[in-house]
Amino acid sequence: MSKSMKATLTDLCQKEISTATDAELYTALLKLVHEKSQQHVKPVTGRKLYYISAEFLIGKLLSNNLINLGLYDDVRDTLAEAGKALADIEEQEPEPSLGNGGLGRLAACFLDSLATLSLPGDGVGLRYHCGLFHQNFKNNVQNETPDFWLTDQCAAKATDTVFPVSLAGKTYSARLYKLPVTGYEGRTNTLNLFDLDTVDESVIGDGISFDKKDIAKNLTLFLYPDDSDEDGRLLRIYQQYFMVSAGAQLILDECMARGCNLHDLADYAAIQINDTHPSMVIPELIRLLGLHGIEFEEAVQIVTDTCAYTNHTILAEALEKWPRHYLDTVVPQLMPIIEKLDAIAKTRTDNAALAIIDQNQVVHMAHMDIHFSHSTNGVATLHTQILKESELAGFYQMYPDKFNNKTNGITFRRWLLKCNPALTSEIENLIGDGFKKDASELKKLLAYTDDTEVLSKIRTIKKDNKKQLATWLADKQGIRLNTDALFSIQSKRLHEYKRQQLNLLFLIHEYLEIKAGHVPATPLVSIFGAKAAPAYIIAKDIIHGLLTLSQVISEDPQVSRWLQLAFVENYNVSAAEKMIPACDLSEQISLASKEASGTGNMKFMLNGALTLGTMDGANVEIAEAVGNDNIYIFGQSSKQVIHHYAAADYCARDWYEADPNLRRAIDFLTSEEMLKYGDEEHLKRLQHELINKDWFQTLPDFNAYVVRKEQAMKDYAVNPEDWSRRTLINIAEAGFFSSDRTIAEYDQDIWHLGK
Ligand code: 475
Repeated sequence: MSKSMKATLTDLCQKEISTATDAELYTALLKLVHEKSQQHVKPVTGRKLYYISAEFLIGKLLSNNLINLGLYDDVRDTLAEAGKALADIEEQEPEPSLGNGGLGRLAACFLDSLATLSLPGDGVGLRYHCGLFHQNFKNNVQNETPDFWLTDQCAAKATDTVFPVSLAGKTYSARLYKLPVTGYEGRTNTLNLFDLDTVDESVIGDGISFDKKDIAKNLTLFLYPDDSDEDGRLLRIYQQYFMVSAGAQLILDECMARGCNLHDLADYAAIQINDTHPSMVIPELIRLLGLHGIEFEEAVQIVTDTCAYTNHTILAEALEKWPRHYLDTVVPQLMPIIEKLDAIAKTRTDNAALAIIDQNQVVHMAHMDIHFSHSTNGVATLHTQILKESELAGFYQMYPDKFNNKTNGITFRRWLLKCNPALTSEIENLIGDGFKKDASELKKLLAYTDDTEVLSKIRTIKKDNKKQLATWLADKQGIRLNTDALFSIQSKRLHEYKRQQLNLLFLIHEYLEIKAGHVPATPLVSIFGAKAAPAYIIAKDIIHGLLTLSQVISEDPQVSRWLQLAFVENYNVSAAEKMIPACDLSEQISLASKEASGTGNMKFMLNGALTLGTMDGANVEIAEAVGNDNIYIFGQSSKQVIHHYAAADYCARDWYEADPNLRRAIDFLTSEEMLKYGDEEHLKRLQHELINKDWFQTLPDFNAYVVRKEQAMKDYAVNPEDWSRRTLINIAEAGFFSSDRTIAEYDQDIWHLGK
């Protein structure tokens, strides 16, 4: 036990630890972390990365920072000696609300890995006051309320730096806030977040509604404000330009302070554009370089050499394109530049499909990124291949050297060390702690796949994690889970392509089977975590279907002995940290070709879950790593799916009519049982959608899904030891999916930082 930690904390609290409140201890620990992390701030030489992103889904920071600074054990033990629990103190920290899904969490993992690898790389984003909405359930329906997460103690501190940003001809001041990002035994970088002093949380009315026109008061209130109307879409452009203009000014200032003459900007800065939300940074930098006296053509070259673009999706609706008149309104200063870029692009190709401004006067942000940055990357091997062969084939033919793959990764500090201490220490006992910095060392675990003692330990750890999750859910939502059951978890944004509705149909099927006297091989607990975008009607209907079914099951003792459906309210990073270590079966069931990568799939694997998935995104690479015996793959291939889309020959109703089990499950959506607790309008709409449209081809995969999942349930029940052996293989093979590996690849191929 370190005496000095006791003395340090006592000093910081100005009282005995045992008499300090959790709030006082939290404040003391924040100071401790801040002081220590400042010791790892190092000067920047050579090229520095700026990762610009609308989202940074960072999660709570205290424990992670303590781990990265090597203080965690000492602090935990010192507190315990004084009768205090670090877990209680963690509860003092509000959950940062700066992101939505995989794209934002990836940005957070990348910041951790950059700092861990001692690479100079900062984030640039927005300081949302309420970020993504808080989700709660009432009458089996999702409701949204604002998530006021900012407190005086927020680690993002205001600076005196402000940049002028012109929006619709009016000048606003973007204030810079800085949040230190400390790596594991690495350096401390910064997450730069911009905000407007005049933003006013009191303008929020019912739920999360507000006057979308009052930019001075609403600009940074919410992440992804409802864009189902024109004012909402304009607001997104206001936000995006505010972020990139302030960011670009920061980048130029920092580089000039380090001696850059702007002609050599690409030697000082690498800018990674995280999906299309920050794409306007390209014309904005060209504009700013022009103000510094650099000719247009040279500016275009400088910006191309500096910027790189990551694509995270092939879904057409997520590839941003804006009617030109939106940009004319919000950023008239950029339009002449975008027009010139479009003209250059048109000199390079006759293919109208590759234009920045199309014949309908719509501006394609991704097209601007690809023409005027030096790198375009996908986020998993399959995804990059689809970009090259289908979605962006025309661009790939034009710029084959720009295209590259960077398979996503996750930071093991948060997704193993922090969230699963029991598994971490067992791994450490077996193979030492080298895996914390070199994840490929996890392969050493393969030596233990026949060691029954180790396998039994792995099983005990999983069981304990399930009990902890059950306790947490009982406290939070009053749900009692059967911890002897197989835990299957699907947690991710709610989207039709991710196919939570397929899981819903399976659960209805199981329910009906049990009612008919066919009990499953093992009791099953099916857990969901997901938020639906507030204006995404069908997504909300799917949530309603799941919540309603959950009630039908829980009110039926005959079924609930065998089957439970738990929906975790307000799924976020902290919830994920509790759910993932408790999972047996990881549900990665997107329609093949649609999930660019997935990163939850990696987190579950690392924590010893087996994957039930389609050959989509990084599932393909997980399957390659663990081998077919250690994963449950089902469903159409991406080739088949792409073919059906091209031929437009998919007819959901044919499948509905041909398969009695499927028909029975879909019909049940509007059954008496469901209508007892559910709303007819929601359930009918969902049913109608499935039978008449089913854009993401749920029905053709239903049968294969049922068969594979029932097989998994049987394997789990019949041979627990073999199941543990297979989970150990998954853990051992997870090393490739460390974001340290991903970041090392970005650095080697695209950024060349510090050089
Ligand atoms: C992919 N979010 C995952 C992950 O690469 C992938 C976009 C627009 C508006 C609101 N949210 C978004 C995303 O597109 C997103 O999260 N994409 C995800 O990026 C990281 O692993 O497959 O869906």
